[in-house]
Order: sequence, then structure tokens, then C-alpha cells
Amino acid sequence: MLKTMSFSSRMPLFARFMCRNIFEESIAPCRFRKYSTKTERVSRGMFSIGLTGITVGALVGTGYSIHYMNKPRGHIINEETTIPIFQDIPKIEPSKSVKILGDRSGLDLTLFQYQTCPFCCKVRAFLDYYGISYDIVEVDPVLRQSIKWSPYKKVPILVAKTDQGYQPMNDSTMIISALATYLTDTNKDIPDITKCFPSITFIDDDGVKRNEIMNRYFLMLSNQSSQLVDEKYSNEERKWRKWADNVLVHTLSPNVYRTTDEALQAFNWFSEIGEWERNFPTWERYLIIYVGAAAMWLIGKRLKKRHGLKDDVRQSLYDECNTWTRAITAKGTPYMGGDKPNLADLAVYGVLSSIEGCRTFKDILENTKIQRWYNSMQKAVTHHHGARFV
Ligand SMILES: N[C@@H](CCC(=O)N[C@@H](CS)C(=O)NCC(=O)O)C(=O)O
Repeated sequence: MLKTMSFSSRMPLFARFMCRNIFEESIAPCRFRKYSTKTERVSRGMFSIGLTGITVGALVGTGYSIHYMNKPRGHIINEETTIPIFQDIPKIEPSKSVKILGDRSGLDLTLFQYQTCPFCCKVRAFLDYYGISYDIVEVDPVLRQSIKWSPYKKVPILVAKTDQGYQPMNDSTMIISALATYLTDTNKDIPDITKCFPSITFIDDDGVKRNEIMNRYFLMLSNQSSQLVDEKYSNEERKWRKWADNVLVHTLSPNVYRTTDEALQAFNWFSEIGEWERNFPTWERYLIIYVGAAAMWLIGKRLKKRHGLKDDVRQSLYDECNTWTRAITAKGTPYMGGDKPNLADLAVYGVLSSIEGCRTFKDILENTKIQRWYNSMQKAVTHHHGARFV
């Protein structure tokens, strides 16, 4: 039973449990005294042992309770960190270079990624749409050697080579907001912008220490540039970017890894599209495919429960796709951003593109009305339609 309880609820119960044990042991001699023929002196001694037991038990229990009550929960602890610039990072041969003719961004970028991670796909959708060139380092999802230099242990990590050194940017949403700020506010450089996205460390309701970039959905524009942005329009854009990260993305894993067959098919496709045959030794590739598929099949079941998906997980995904297309239809424009995609369109497209080769994706196209929007997005991204705004 203890196993099924959260850590936070275990401590006081454990304390009470201890107290009860000590208490039960201490009253046993009292009961014994009532029916025994031993001398009163002996029973008084036993009674005082019992009493001491109760007192010690009560003190230990109280101590635990006070410790538990004082344990910080849901508080921001006083740690605000900006991502430092590295003077050097290990030279790692890129797995691929995406060079876009006529790129006027002035950026020199390397993306550390998993090819089919939805968060990495979001970043690539942004870079491709705006016609920004970048190198790719495909990270081995099991061993992750190529990001050993980074204190941040997830992907995507986007590193910008600047005059001041190598500036890493962590978290897909922060990366996109930082780059969108850079494209809108031409007076700021990447290290300046990165400083505007500090991560705050806090203890959440379960007592777990977390880092979060609180303003990651915002562009950090100067007063002058922010006047160009329509407030109502950017509220809506933020709302759907959050939906892509907090709702849509959680419907993917339970679908893609719904059965062992589907999980294996998905991992084989990841291997193909991520060029694992070229990027990793054979043993490492098979390790990732088989261990990864088995692990994700199991994890998919847990995620289904955690995110409250329907028993038929496909239906949950169809529902979300329909929510998105209905919202665009209600606007009467081809994209959420109107006549051209905005950051919400790019985020939703990026997330869905991560499962393009999976059976789930075919099912979405056949059972929802998302295909028209998806095809237009695909064209806009692969033909770099946003490059004219750079
Ligand atoms: N909030 C982050 C989430 C990134 C994330 O969870 N990435 C996963 C891959 S899809 C990861 O790197 N997990 C750690 C691991 O693989 O060990 C973002 O938007 O970039």
C-alpha cells in the first residue's frame, strides 16, 4: 500500500506507524501486569518502560511531523540561473548540415537532437520555415555521449556560435521564443536574448526539485518592437503553443507505442529517418531499437493513465486533432496565424510531424479533417515560406 502512495503522503504515515508500534509494545506489559502474580515493583518497572516507550514514540512522531510540515513544497527557492556561454565545447562532427540558400539570419547554429523527438521537430519546423541554416548532431537516446558537455540533459539543445563564445539554448519553446525575438528585434544578439530567459528552480507539490523557464512562451521584445505586436493575437498564439506542449504532445506516446508491434515499427522508422545505421555502431542501434521499443511500450501504458486518455487512445488523439482544426475553421483562415503560419501553427505541425512514419499518423489523416492544414504547413515549412520575413 505504501508503494502506491506519493512520497509526500508517506512520511507522516510512516511516523504514525512507528509510534503505533512503540505504543503497542509498551502497553503489552501493562496487560500482562493485570493478570500476573509478579511483585508490584517489577510491574511498576515495566509500566515505566512502557511509559518511556510511549513518550519516545510521541516525540519521534512529532519530530517527523514537524520536519514534514516544514519541508518546502510549491515554493520557489532562491535560485535563478541563466545559461552560461561556453568558451569551448567538444568538437563533434555533425550528422547532417542543413544549408539554405539565401539565409540572411546571420546565425551559426548546431541542433543537438533526436530526429523524431516532438520537441526537436518543433525547433526544426521553425528553422526550416524561416530558412535558417543549421548543423545537426543526432544524439544517441540511450547513451547520450554527445551532450555530456552540457549540464542540461534533455534535447533539443541549440548552440549558437557567437563572438562571445558558444551560447546553448535549452527547451524547445524557449529556443523558438528566443529565435523569434531575434528575428523581430534586430538590435539584440543571441547571448543578450538568452539572458532574458532565466530558469527558476522550485520545489513542486510532490516535493520534487524542478527547473522552469517561466517566460518561455513570450517574445522578449524591446518597447519599440513590442508595439508592432497585436496583444490579442499573441495571447491566442501563446494559448495554442501551450496546448501543443501540454495536451497534444501527451496523446502521442500512448498511440505510437500502443502495441509491441507498433512500438517496434515506430523504432525501426526512427532508426531509418535518424540514419542510425550511419550514426551509431550496429550493436548500439539494436540496443536502442529493442530496449527502446520495449521500454516505451510499457511507459506508454503509464502515460495513458497519467494524462487521462480514453481506453481507445486513438480516439483521444483524433479528438485533439479535431479541436485544432475546428478552431482554425472558426477563424475562417487557412492557418491559426491567419494567412500565414504563426508560432502555434509551427508548434502543432512540429509535434505531429514527429510521428509521420508511424501507423498512428496514417490513422489521423484517415479519421480526422487535419490533412488539408497539415499539407499546407508541410509545403510552407519545406519551401521556407517564412524566409521573406527574416
Ligand atoms: N520541455 C522540453 C522537453 C524536452 C524533452 O523532454 N526531451 C526528451 C526527448 S523527447 C528528452 O530529452 N528526455 C530525456 C532523455 O531522453 O533522457 C522541451 O520542450 O524541449
